[in-house]
Amino acid sequence: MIKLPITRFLLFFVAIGILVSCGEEKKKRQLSLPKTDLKTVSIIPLPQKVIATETGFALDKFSAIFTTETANGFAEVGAFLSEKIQGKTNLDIAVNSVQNDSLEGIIYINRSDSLELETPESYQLYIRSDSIIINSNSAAGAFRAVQTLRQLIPETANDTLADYPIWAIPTGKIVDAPSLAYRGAMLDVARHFFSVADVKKFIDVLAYYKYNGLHLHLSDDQGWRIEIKSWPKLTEIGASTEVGGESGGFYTQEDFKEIVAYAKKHHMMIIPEIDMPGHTNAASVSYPILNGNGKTLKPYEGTRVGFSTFDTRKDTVYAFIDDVVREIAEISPSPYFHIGGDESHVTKKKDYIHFVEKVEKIVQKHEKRMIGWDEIGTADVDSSSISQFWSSTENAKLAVAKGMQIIMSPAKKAYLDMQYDSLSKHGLHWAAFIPVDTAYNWSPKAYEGIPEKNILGLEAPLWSETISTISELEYLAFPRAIGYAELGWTPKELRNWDTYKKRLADQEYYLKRMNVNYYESALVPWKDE
Ligand code: TNX
Repeated sequence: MIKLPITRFLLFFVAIGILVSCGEEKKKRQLSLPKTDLKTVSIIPLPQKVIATETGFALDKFSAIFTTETANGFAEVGAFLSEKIQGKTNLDIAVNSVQNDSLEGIIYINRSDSLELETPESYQLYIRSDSIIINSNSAAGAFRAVQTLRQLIPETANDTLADYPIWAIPTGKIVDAPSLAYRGAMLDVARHFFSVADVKKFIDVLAYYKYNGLHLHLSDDQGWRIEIKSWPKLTEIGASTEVGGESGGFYTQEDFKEIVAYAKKHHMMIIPEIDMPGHTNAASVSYPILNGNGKTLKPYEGTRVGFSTFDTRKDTVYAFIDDVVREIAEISPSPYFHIGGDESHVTKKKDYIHFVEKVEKIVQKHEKRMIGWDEIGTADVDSSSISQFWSSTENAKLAVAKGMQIIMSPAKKAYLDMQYDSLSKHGLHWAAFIPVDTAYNWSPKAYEGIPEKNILGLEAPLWSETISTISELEYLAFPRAIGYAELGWTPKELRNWDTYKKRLADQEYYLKRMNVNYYESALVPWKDE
């Protein structure tokens, strides 16, 4: 194997070499490739611009991937693509090395300064019959392009073109960029705990649809789920419970780092949430000094909300929070720290406001931006903090008045734990039933008068009162989370339920191959009925 220090200059010669050495053989293959049309392939989220040129690129054992090697992360994106091609086709495609004399069909992942690439996640994907070129100004953009490319590889090879299998990728040009900067999901690992392996599997699917964040709800009345070395009883005691009396669990700091690293490989960030001053029964059971509701503490494994609170007037409480935020911030590279702040029904209003303002300072001291559920808008918080709109338009508007950014998660539209319909096996319906079309047919940039300029992104929360296995998690998440991916990425003018539902139906090949459970809603024209 020859190791080549690839530069764009050198690539040019490699390409010329290929043209000369395998010109004849190649011409034959190009001519015989069936006509395919880039416009008819089901891509989700739908890219901004797709131009089809109606020939095919042959992905086969002669293909190779080359990447810019001088810019951060590009070689890793190449390795990721090779790994995923292997998973789908069994082809072993070399990255940044020449493996085969008759090398042809290069996929080049290139860092570009083109002004057309306006955001770090923007990309261009040029597919020609002899090469594929991805341009982006950051590895994140290249990674998003790779997800598009994965969706263009047919499920099955064509075995009649040559005596080896060929996957014909339709040629053309895709120019793409996200509509919203933040596109996230949330998983509640507090009501029911989910293992590192479960979280990784969830990340795999979210990344395929170009999500860039996963928010983990790490504490609630029913359980504390992350190791805090300076307060060990949080996990010794607080992690042992779960809704329904099951066994609970928690992430060690090493586990958390493993999740963060896995997310990073998928160009996603993990946003940690410690919910307070309410939703804190598990913390107060572990350390009763934190408790502010004046009642005798006992472990809680039901599904009520709003009965617990920290004592907002005690210095120890803030010393505790400082330790928790510090330890998590040290292992969490995301710029954000989520403090919860929802449904603190037994905290007096003035105490709640005092608390949020103090905790904001702690979060800032540890160099993170605070995110909180929309109730935090009632406190005097900084414009750099972020409000997550789940329930109250009034609270969201208070945040807008302070110049804060908003993450859109309106429960009536975006809650993954809402039942699809009255027959749904899992889920709640306090906010609404959310069928697959309702989940898709709204616009996070134009909702209840929140100005577009304040909207940072869209997040779909999955609360886990009614689910305890990965299969149940997937039943609620999919296919709705695929629609939220499109709401976050594709501009409104290009979204249309009738064309989307057909593209959604085609996702069953991927979901089945990945062993991902989903709700077979009758609203979607699935192929295999
Ligand atoms: C409301 S949404 C909650 C959660 C529940 C969820 C169930 C929010 C900020 N608080 O504590 O799990 O409803 O749908």
